[in-house]
Amino acid sequence: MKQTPCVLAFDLGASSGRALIGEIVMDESGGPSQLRITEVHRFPNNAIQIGNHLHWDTPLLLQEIKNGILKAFQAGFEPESCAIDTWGVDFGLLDRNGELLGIPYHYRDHQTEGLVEEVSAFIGAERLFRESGLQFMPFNTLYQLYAMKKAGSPKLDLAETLLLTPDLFNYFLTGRKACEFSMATTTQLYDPGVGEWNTSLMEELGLPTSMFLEPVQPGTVIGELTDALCSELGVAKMKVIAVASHDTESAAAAVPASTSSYAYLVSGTWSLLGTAMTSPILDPAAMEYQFSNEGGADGTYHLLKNIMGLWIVQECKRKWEQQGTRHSFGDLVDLAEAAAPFHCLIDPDNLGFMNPDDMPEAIRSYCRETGQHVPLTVGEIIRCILESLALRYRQVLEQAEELTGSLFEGLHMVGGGIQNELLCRFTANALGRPVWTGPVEASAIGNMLVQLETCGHIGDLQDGIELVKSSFPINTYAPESQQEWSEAYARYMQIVKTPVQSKVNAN
Ligand code: ADP
Ligand code: LRH
Repeated sequence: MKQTPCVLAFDLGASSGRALIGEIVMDESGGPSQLRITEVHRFPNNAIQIGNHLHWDTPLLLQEIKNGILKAFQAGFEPESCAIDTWGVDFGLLDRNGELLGIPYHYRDHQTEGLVEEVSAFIGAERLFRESGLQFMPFNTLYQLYAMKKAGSPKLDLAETLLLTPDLFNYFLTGRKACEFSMATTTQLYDPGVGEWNTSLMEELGLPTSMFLEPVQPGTVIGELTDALCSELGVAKMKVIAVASHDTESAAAAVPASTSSYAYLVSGTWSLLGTAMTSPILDPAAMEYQFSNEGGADGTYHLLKNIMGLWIVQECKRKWEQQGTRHSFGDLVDLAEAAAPFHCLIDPDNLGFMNPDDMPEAIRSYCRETGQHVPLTVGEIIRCILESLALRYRQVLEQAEELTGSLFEGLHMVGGGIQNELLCRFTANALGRPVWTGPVEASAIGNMLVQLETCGHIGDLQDGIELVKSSFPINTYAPESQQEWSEAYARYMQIVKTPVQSKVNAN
């Protein structure tokens, strides 16, 4: 049995989930000196199409969480607590007996298409933003519930409780229902200015108002593993803690910044570019640029923007695999590096890239429509995506500076996407500023920090950041080839303004 204090973090991303143990390594005086992480389980997370809808495989994900608990004990750890963070916005509905009503929808399901425009026209975009502080992403919980209402879903009539994904898994583990704050702020139904659920908005949209629980702050102990689960797995009891259960906010809590004002990019399936704030920015400028104010680990707000991210690469990879050619992420990066620079550029946030059947074809068609070179080879396509993402990061970083009045020295990048060193290099070049990368497992680490604070092993999150700095390497990418990248940025800004067939260009 290991003697050092340890906790178990589950980080469920849209492409994969993992279970990691975090152990505090003590120095000679008995104080915490390092955080040692051990991956005990990793599993793919695949969406599943059932009839007309795209769903998460929730039962399988629960099984993988159980496998993670079991593997942690089999490896000799006895964690004091565990916690789950996942992607935002999605939810399960429970009936009055506490049973799950149907299989939770995946946020890329097509049911919400066109609803951003419809709800904005009905409620008024300014009011909607002022009362939610959230980017109008078509998959926000609000639009999903509105789609169910429009479809006359009986599940809405039967639902007694709505649990966002991490809260749903916490419920399966403990039998306790709770709603964690950072997740609540991803719904577009929580008013950050008032600090309450927006029941009048729900009523006006014809949505039930009684299924939302009062949010609890990150660091709340939800309960313990149920007796039934402990005997099913043959493991000891442990606490289940609500951390910043939104993966983006768990990652933001682990950014090893040394200054009070800094910008970060959480790079995974999505790219989330933002900065920590003391209060939300709800003014029209933030709406114009379509930024979100999302609740963070310490109860404050983060101003950030969703950028389509490495989803575009994942989907090209999947399509090529379907057509019989398998590439690793590393192979794709090598092929992109060998391709010619700046042949063509895309607006990564064009909605045409949200969930097309054929991503490489969606890219070719965008380039055709905007009168550019049409990329044909794998290397050309991936290079186009990576260069475009880097240029988009510059655009969004400058918008964040304008909204906050800050000048950021550089950009901290964390998450699985930093393993793509070409993207990190391109980002430093596009920004003309340094990029600092690490750690890769930022969401799991931020998750651990809140658990360690709750269990009394670190004083506060700032102590946690010091642990991160002393435990994980940070790589620096200095900007190069400035002339070339400035010219490319000017071209990019022209291209993103070109209207493209029926899909909305991003702000
Ligand atoms: P999520 O949490 O959203 O599932 P991750 O943080 O795990 O995402 O990041 C996944 C992304 O990281 C992939 O889409 C891929 O582009 C990138 N990635 C992972 N491994 C590598 C690698 N070895 N080389 C380059 N990119 C990688
Ligand atoms: C990233 C993320 C992002 C959300 C999206 C649904 O994993 O949580 O912050 O907007 O998934």
